Amino acid sequence: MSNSTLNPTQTVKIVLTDAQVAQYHRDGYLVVPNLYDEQTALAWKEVLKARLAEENKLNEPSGVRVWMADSMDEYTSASVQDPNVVAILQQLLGPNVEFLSVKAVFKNAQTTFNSPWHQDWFYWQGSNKISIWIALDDATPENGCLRMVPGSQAKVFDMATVEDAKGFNRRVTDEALQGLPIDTLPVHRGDAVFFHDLALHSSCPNTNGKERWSAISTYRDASQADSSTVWDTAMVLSGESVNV
Ligand SMILES: O=C(O)CCC(=O)C(=O)O
Repeated sequence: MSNSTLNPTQTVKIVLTDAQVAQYHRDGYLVVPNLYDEQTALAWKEVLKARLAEENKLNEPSGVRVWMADSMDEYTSASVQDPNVVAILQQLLGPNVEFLSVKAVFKNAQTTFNSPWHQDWFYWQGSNKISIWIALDDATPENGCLRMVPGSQAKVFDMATVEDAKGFNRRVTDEALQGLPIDTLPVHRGDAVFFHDLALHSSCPNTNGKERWSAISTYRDASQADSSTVWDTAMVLSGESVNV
């Protein structure tokens, strides 16, 4: 068991280049290596795992658990407000940054299926959001790393509603995916993928049974009015919000 004492990065150490910012706007996503150091990411996984164990939710068939801004543990709360995260979001969104929620998504020998192809925006609608997919384990094509369709944030895809144990019940059909480019994103523990809520994404199935935990935190540009009804609480991290 590694030390799960909170050790947030105190100063901003990561500044995106203009090319990285342009890449985010072109592709709808951006991989940022070492957003968190390995030890911090591993400790975060242990905190989330312990919380799910307490709630008896480690066997949740979907492998997903969401926390709103007012129900996070202390470690998670500090991690989603990390100064590097806020600084990068300011570069991508502008000066007004608001945190909305965070979720754990876990795959292992019991939860082996891929997260199906979808655009997050369909789940919440309203203003566009940005999420950060944070690797709490090394993620590979064999244990369920993320996949993205670059440039897909420019289009709203048709979604079919499917009810099964995989969660993510609004999905893009296989026909709609035909011929689209797919980027597969293996990452190391602590790396992160920033992505637009219209970026079409899924994850690979877990075929080797090795644990693959991720934390996914979601934010919005607080200067934009948001008609979404998903969030009753939010946390302004910089600037001001028109939504509170
Ligand atoms: O981590 C995964 O398997 C994918 C999660 C995902 O697509 C999402 O939360 O929107």
